[in-house]
Amino acid sequence: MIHLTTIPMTVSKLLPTDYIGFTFFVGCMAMMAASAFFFLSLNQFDKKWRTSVLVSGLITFIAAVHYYYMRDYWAAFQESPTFFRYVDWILTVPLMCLEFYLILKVAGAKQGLLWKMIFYSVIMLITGYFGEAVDPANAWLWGLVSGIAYFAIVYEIWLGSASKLAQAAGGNVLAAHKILCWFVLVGWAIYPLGYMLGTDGWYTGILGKGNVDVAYNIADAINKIGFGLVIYTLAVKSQKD
Ligand SMILES: *C/C=C(C)/C=C/C=C(C)/C=C/C1=C(C)CCCC1(C)C
Repeated sequence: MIHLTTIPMTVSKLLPTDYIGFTFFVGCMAMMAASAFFFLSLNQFDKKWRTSVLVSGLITFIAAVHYYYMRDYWAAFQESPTFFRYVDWILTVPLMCLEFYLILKVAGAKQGLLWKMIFYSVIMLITGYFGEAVDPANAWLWGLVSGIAYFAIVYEIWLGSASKLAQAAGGNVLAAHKILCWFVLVGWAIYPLGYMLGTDGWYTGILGKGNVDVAYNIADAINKIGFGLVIYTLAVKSQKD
């Protein structure tokens, strides 16, 4: 007879009422499916667009691996996997900056633009991590610094040199750049909202408390998969013309 206690636990229990665990589970599957989709589509693109679509796949693949761990972590501890969350973001957000750079290269984007955006995104994420995990007593202050870096990215793509390059490129690239700009302005704004629901600060009296992971999981699905699909569509369209 097999004693249950001798079987190593490899799968944690997920209760039907655990809607946060559910969003981790679905998020994980969605990221895996999106990665398969982007990777398997690579052959249909010529060299010029293949890198962009490959990066879309890498973004969702890195997220899929992190979601696999975060889903497990949540199921085991019922606690936010803040560390894995930020490791995921510190890898994937710079890759999203790379996507902007790659599509604007046709208009002569310089590497300086790429490094500037990566720099802003690293500041945004490190200060956010400090506010959530290291010094939550001053969450509002860290969040403010993070928010300033976020606005620097928004400024760069909407009004700064990246927007000028997009204007110069015109056509499909300009159209795709515009949609990505909206993702960053609206889709990325879900993250600071989630942060304010999950931390204590002057805003808590206004917003109340909520679950940060639900907000982050929904935002990740919209932003990582949606962003990738915009790039994919751009590549398909550009190849036809
Ligand atoms: C795939 C992951 C993405 C696109 C993550 C984006 C994350 C942000 C835009 C986070 C922004 C934050 C602020 C603007 C202030 C509060 C702290 C953060 C890090 C949640």
